[in-house]
Amino acid sequence: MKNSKKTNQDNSDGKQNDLEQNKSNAENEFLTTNQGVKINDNNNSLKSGERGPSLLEDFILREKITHFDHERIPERIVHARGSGAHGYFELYNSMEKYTKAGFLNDKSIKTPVFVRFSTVAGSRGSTDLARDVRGFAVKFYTQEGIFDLVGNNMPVFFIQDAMKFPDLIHAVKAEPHNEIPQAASAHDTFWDFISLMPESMHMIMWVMSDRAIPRSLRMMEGFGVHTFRFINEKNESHFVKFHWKPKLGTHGVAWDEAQKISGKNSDFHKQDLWEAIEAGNFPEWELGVQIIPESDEHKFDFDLLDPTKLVPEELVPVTIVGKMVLNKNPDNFFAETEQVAFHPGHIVPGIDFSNDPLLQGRLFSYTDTQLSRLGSPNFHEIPINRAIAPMHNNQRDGHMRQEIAKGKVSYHPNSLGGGCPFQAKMDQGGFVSFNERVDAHKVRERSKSFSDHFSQAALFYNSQTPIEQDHIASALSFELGKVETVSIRERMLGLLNQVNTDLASKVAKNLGIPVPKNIERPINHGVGADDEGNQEPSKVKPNVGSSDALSMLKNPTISNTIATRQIAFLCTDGVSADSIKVMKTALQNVGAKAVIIAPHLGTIVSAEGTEIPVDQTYKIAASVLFDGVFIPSGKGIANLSKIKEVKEFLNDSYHHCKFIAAEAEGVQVLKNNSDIKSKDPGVLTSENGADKLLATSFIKALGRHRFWEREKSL
Ligand code: HDD
Repeated sequence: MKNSKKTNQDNSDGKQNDLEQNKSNAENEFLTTNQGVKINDNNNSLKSGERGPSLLEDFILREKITHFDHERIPERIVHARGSGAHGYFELYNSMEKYTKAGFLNDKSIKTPVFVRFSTVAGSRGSTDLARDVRGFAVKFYTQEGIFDLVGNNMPVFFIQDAMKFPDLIHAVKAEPHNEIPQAASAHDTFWDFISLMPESMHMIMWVMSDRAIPRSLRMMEGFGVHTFRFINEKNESHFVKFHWKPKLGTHGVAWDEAQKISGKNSDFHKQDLWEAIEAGNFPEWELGVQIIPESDEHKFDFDLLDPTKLVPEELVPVTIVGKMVLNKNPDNFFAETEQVAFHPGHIVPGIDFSNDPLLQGRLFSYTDTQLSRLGSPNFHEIPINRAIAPMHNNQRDGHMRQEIAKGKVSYHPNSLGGGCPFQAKMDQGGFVSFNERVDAHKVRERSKSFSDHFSQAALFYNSQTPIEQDHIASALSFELGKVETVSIRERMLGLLNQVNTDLASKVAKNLGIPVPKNIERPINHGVGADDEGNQEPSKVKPNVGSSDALSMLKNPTISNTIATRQIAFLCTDGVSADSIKVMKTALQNVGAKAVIIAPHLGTIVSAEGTEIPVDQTYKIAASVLFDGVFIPSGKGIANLSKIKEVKEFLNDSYHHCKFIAAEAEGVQVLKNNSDIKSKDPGVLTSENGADKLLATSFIKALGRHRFWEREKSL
């Protein structure tokens, strides 16, 4: 029995091969019952006479309907709506110095992964574009067992202790008496809870930022949130924070746009991920780690165990260690994306937990929830959840057991089975928990080192550009504007005032109430109390005042690529085919996609007399579904003014700060049909048709994603 970790192989297909044995294909096959009996008539039930009652003996009808009646399983209590994809993880440099985990040691191993992205609050059928945290859960099928990194697209969390999780979720989900609102935090119960939980203020800054309305699941960062441990061969521990950095950069949309996308295509993110993978545009993220020696545990002005805090990259840089590529869509949504069961407690030798009280509570919750969601302790046997590492133990039976365990021995120790399966020593790959010394009183308390709730909220706010700060103020004004109870709004203003006085006064102005002088907390919630029972959370002087990595616009890893972006070409009969060709080719050369929109499907006739295939009509296309707009030239393009949707298209693009280009006759269409101010640097025009220079500058502009500066003049 040897430690099998160093096998030097590209194992990226390992999980696909494993799944293959469960796949089915009905091509050229007969229709049968579940028992394999061929069915002769799938249209009519068995009746007594053609107009008579149906017969109970119709086993074919009964089986079909019974199965249908039981097709649904309970949706996840949180993260119900999700999108999944397969891929692999590849290591750049061995992390042997810090961890003995095989997939982080051996560069030749490609580890298969399955990822599920999700929103948190909404039900399975809710919109993708809710203002919400996004789940970012990665299942690594390593050769030493399954490692799940069950993170979010934000590096901190609302609460410090798992004890508060059910309260948080009850507060944010639709209110229980009328189940309103769906997938939205803008309601009384959420802000009531938040206004009484100052520890949530840092996370609130993230959720009110554009991080909560991503442009695409492919354009979000991911974070493990908690501090974990890496354990090396010498059994030394280092603290570690996990980061996923998207190759396409981190981008959000405008809030008004998000709300409109929800109406036009509530599957916007799901479809975007699916189509990108189908088109071979495989999304990629780099895995980064922040490593902190055990000896530095107490060197920060916050507690490493506090999940409402991040470790600024200025203090501990992120080291990129590998990349993840998502290259295959699931074959079946239910079998894979719905039945996949993540668990922060699924770890492998070389990785261990910290004492973060939120993480510790999660370690209980995830198995428990799978039992009610998937209905049996055998959920690990569901193909998507099955490890590709060999699995042998003495656990037996239970609902839907698939394994046929041979022999009469199902206990340990045994002599009848030759002692098998054997325990593995540490050098044989056996998991041994890090032997941290814990010597303490049993207490129901929170460490004082957790009581600074505002410094990092302020750090986040101060790190944003003025545009991003405005977006946070607007988001808060929207959310609190929907709150009906005035005292909740007032309490929130009191908390915001402790983060930043300008922010609080901007929001207060929109709410039409002054910022209260003292925070009134009617209920003693026992959080952040000091020795005297004083409820005011303490403030410490942070050693980092601003961090560019926290801003999407200043982020040093910002990406200017426009690969996979969709650009709307507003067309009609008489458009110049040359104009389309020049711009389309230029966009395609950088991986972006031109989408031809016209009054009808089929083809339109160009000014040159050629036929141009149409992708979408004005009835279907909407500006919010695109990243930029182009009005080509052509003698017939003036007819766009007769299409009523064109005006809304252009105005929405303009108001959502998108880059717009028009040339020759198209420029006039732009002027006649929009609120566009003449000298807006985000609107690019040329008097020439088929202008290659215009294409070059348009592509450069699109690389900035949005011309947010325009908001000031709107
Ligand atoms: Fe959780 C699902 C992420 C705190 C209890 N959580 C779930 C999923 C993600 C996260 C991404 C969806 C997994 C999937 O796609 O199937 N959760 C987090 C993060 C947290 C966090 C990053 C804080 C850092 N969660 C948290 C706490 C508890 C839970 C404190 C309970 C004490 N989470 C659950 C759950 C879910 C879940 C109820 C619902 C469905 C599931 O587990 O499989 O057990």
